[in-house]
Amino acid sequence: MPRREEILARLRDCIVNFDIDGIKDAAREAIEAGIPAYDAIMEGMAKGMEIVGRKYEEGEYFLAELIMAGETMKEGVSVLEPYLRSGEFLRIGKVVIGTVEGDLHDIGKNIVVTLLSASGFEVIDLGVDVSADKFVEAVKQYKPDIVGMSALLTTTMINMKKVVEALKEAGLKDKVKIIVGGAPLTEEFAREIGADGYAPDAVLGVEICKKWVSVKR
Ligand code: B12
Repeated sequence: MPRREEILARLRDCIVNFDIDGIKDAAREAIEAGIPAYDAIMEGMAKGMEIVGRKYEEGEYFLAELIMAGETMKEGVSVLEPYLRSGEFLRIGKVVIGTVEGDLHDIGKNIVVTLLSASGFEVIDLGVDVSADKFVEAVKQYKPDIVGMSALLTTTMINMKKVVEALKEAGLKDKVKIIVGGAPLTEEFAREIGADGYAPDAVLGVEICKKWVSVKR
């Protein structure tokens, strides 16, 4: 196998095997071998994330593996980032995301954030207990393609509707796609409140977001 292919395959395999030390070495070798940092990320690591996503869907990997793969990707990207030419690592889309008002659960939301970032999205994470006003302000400020909301409580999931309504009132609802998630939610609930999409897990959520931005292009 030529050296370039061999290093890209190693970067990919390090993601699939959560090899944090290995990925840093492989990323340095990629630079030494003259492989552009962008190629190392997109043709090496991102391919690994795709495999991890598939393994998760097929039930071979679980949440812990998703998080570890995301962390491994972050470490690898941190080595390559200084070598990216400015503007080279084009983001595929922008997402503003947060856990809705009254709700402090963020473990699932953070997984969604990690996977979105690893898939090439720029993510603005508003954190937890985010009011409808804060979502509206963030949409005005960052002009995202997508708004993501998370809720884990039956008492707070209804606050998602407030965000949708507030975006409508501000004339912003048609400028973004809205995706919602969290254990108590259903597809039907998402439709009722006027969200554009719902996903029962982070992997499917990221797939929906990817589809939305590819259609836009
Ligand atoms: C951890 C936890 C906590 C932690 C949260 C820590 C943190 N930083 O998040 C703490 C201890 C703070 C907590 C507090 C409370 N909790 Co709590 N908590 C849980 C617990 C055990 C796990 C939740 C979790 O992290 N799951 C793992 C993640 C990975 O899964 P997930 O969140 O569902 O996310 C996945 C998908 O849903 C999806 N997803 C999530 N968000 C999004 C967003 C988008 C856009 C997309 C596409 C996808 C997506 O992707 C994720 C990954 O695939 C659940 C029980 C359970 N088994 O769910 C109870 C649970 C959610 N809690 C519950 C309750 C009642 C509370 C409290 C009210 C308890 C109390 N009396 O104080 C408080 C409320 C605090 C508040 N205001 O939010 C209840 C809710 C009941 C209900 N029907 O409303 C549950 C179900 C426990 C129970 N069986 O009673 N809790």
